Amino acid sequence: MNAELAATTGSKSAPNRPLHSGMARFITLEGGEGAGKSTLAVGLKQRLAECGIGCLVTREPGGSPKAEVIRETLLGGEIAPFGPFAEALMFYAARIDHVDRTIKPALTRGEWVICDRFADSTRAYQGALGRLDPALLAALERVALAGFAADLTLILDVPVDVGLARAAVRRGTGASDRFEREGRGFHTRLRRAYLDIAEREPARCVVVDASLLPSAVLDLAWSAVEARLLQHADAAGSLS
Ligand code: T5A
Repeated sequence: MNAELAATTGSKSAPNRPLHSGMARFITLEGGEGAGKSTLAVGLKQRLAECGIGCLVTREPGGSPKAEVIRETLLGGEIAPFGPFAEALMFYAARIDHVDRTIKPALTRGEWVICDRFADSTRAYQGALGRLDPALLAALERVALAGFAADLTLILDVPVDVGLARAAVRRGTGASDRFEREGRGFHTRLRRAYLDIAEREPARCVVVDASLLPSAVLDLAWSAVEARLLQHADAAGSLS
């Protein structure tokens, strides 16, 4: 994978990370089970449309035909017996295809991309669940993504019990997946792992209080998009 869409910005107001060519921006939504990412993605897409910005909403694991096949295997629990590192490799196999076949082509077309989960999910889930060495995960991320990263990551923070209750409502009578079946302790570590990521990378990450009503969560997230991405793009004249 190359970094053809990546370019560094020397602007003081912009975070020190890759931004994509033209006006297209890559936003990732992260958080524990039932945090409200899918719900927020729909709202953000609508707000962007009201600004005349086309947007593709996608998800991980999945988001491309081949990655969707891997999703079934992962969420069905078939890879779990191979251990957390094997799981991380499978998430990355899916991610490489998703980035190459779906995300980068959309950004090249000038569409913004909102992705429900991305690399931080591997850090948090495989890191928190499997206690994988963070340096190992960082190395995997470097090799697989070659610097390709989100322009903005919204971390939806919600108390564990609230998130699990919401995920149960969303699931209805369907079976819980391999990660929803983990105990409360795992989900508590997961929440901490996401907050740690946000603390370490404040230029990329914004924590959103996702325990609020969906409309309030959308307003908070939209404020971050305006402040971090739209105002910067306006200043550069690329949205006019
Ligand atoms: N995974 C993924 C890894 O382990 N490593 C990785 O690298 C990657 C990429 C994916 C699983 O894979 C793991 C993480 C996951 O366990 P999934 O089915 O895609 O599995 O599951 P989630 O991404 O967790 O999706 P959920 O649907 O559970 O959560 P969402 O999308 O955060 O929540 P959403 O929007 O569907 O909402 C859930 C319910 O809550 C309501 C909604 O209406 C819905 O009923 N809701 C709210 N209710 C009250 N207030 C709000 N603010 C609400 N927002 C939503």
